[in-house]
Amino acid sequence: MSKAKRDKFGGRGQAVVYNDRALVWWRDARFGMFIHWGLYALPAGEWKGQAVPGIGEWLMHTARIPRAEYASLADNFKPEHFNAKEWVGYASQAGMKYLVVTSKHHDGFAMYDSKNNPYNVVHATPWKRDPLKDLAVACREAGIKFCIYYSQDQDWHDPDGACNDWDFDAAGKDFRAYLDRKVKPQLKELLTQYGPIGLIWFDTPYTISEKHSRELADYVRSLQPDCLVSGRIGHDLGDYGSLGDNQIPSGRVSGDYETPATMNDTWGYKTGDREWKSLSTLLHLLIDLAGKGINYLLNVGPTAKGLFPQESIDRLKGIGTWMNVNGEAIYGTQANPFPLDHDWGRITRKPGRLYFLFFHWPKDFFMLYGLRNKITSIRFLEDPSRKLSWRQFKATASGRDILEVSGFGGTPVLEYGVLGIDIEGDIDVDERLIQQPDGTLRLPMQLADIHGDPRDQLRFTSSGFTSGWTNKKIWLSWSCCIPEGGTFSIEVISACKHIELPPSGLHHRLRLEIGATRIVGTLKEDGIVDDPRTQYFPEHCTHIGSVNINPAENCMIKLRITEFTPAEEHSVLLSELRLIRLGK
Ligand code: FHN
Repeated sequence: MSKAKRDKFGGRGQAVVYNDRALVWWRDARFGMFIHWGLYALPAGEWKGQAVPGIGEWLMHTARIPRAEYASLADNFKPEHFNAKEWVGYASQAGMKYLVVTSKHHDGFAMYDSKNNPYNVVHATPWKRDPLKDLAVACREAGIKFCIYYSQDQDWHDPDGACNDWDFDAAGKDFRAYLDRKVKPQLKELLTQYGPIGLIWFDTPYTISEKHSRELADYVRSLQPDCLVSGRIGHDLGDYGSLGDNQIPSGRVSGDYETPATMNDTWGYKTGDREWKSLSTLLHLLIDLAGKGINYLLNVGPTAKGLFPQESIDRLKGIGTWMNVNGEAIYGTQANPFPLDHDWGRITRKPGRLYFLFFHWPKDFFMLYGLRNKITSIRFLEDPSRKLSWRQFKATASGRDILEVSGFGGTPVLEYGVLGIDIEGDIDVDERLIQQPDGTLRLPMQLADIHGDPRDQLRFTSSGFTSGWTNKKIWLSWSCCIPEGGTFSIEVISACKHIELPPSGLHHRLRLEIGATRIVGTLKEDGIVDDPRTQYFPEHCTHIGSVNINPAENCMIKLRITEFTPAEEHSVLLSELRLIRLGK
């Protein structure tokens, strides 16, 4: 038997820590603003009167616009309302601690004063101003870390940059020449013209070699040793890991990770994109990510006039109102000490303190299993005068530690109320998989033990889903504590690689063994998991039966795939097994 690989993020930008000291501010920050601003804000998702599908900043690529034609957009770029102080003010008001702005996106157009390449905002537009200069100053004044996005691999304007195959023949490209002629000189400018830079946010390392990624990372560090390098430099050479766009794993992560995320669906401004997430959803995501120890880099796509969309402003203000009251539960915190996501909300922690961030505010009392530390005080952040009482005791049979908090009273004024809990000593929790106070037992795939050979085929994706499970000899098991027992509905949660891809996992045959009971079923997706987390990576649940389980201190649950659907052999993406107690 092999233990499941808990440190599962081998994928996109594994956090190999090169610069632990420089990561201190980044770990504390937890919340930043991403800004995608470039020539693409002018067409804003339309070309020659036609709406172009996809994200706004990819317009040139999606519509295969010849580079000279696209470049002529610069003639009309005159964002007279641009005001760096105002932009930074919005970030600051929202409680964001760093700001990452596009200096050159995949379209190759530099949004700063580049002496090395005339294809830039100062030389090629009638506006002739360098927005990065003002933003750097404004960030510094506001105490926000100024950071820069740079597309190191894709450059659809440069004949040797990656991914423009409509103007240039891929076979004739010389990436080395592109690095020397454009990328390195521009990185030098960016790292010498604007004072200290918090991090360079590299992106889409589609074609870059390991040697070249390393060379660029080293180059950044040689120019500014304290400047962090994002995980998307490629080849696991970043100082921290970058999860996929809008990706939120199903459990906490180990290591330093960030999720870049959109407020609607696009990054660069797009008039037709009205898919704005609600304030409530954005706060939910912020809390979910903080509970998993992941930074939230939330995007704004300003218009070609230099304005933030009103929808973004409204949401940033709403987030700021919440952060003013509850920010201490986000900044400088670490992930949930428990291995499981709780249904009621998330937990963050600092030395000597826990925060309970509630998605669902308790009616009158709240129960948590497994916290061993003695609690010395409980404070409702929104209203510290509210008197909350608590008791801690051990359950007689299972010996599990139980916390009961009461005195919740009415719902918080701000959605997602938070409790600050002072504890004695270093955090100490029972990490067993325990049936929760509401009767539910959740068994995430990534916390299973893997059995059988060849065991290395099965791994977990960066979201915590099974992947590469193609062998019937491999099976998973969880050892768990079911102190109350009951009759349970059994749901298998299957996942999708991305919303744009077909569902994976349908029709596989499963067998579940709970003690001596065997249940067989077929993955068929009876319902969709309704959670802000799964918006871009949908999850479905299949009800595979019901079962009675007697109270058990140590119950072994086993899962096997007994038949693989041939066409989908390589995509048994499972997220979780959920045992939902029926009745009481
Ligand atoms: O292709 C880009 C995209 O335009 C955007 O910049 C996002 C932000 O994370 N990164 C790439 C896709 O992952």
